[in-house]
Amino acid sequence: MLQQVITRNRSLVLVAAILGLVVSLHGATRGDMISIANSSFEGPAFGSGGFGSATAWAEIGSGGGAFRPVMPGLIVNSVPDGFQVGYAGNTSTPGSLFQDLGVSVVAGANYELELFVGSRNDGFTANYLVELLAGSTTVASTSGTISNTGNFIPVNLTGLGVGNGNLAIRLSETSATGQSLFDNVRLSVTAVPEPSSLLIVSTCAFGLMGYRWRRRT
Ligand SMILES: [Ca+2]
Repeated sequence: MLQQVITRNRSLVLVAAILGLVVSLHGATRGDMISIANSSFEGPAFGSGGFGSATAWAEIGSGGGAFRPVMPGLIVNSVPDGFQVGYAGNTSTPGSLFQDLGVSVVAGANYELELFVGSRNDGFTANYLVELLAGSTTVASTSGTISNTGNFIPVNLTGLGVGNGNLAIRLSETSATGQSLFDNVRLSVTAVPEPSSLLIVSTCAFGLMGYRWRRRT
């Protein structure tokens, strides 16, 4: 009798654990992509060596836009994605590219921003600052320098949803004598499991266990 009860409850605990896992996995599925307009800076399309304002990206300060480098030339290898890159700073003034994504931040959700940051190889160091914002609040940011090698590096930053308002991305060159290049910007969000869902499943599981216990005893 006792052995039966223990066995039954072990099964129920297992069922409850599986249910909990399913809910957790559902809540933590690999991030959903958030749309970024002109995320690879291919618009508008310029001829080789051409540059100008980038579609969907506002320029803050002076000097920023899309740029199609002559290949090979200022960039040692191919650009990370497509033919063009974004740029901020014009080697005499700092500058930023900014885009409001038109999507409200979700409190507590996990955000991951990925992109490539690079420099030219003709004497201008990249002093970059990458920010994911929610209104005027910083969700995640990272900065660094890339010497004038003409190469790109992958940059990845994560943060929890805070603040209010729309998500926005700001890509900056912080030095008056540098220029930062950007390409292939991607943003994903992973929602946290809703506490209410977990509570319902837990309550049901424990209620079932209690019922089975009483029936057996
Ligand atoms: Ca591109």
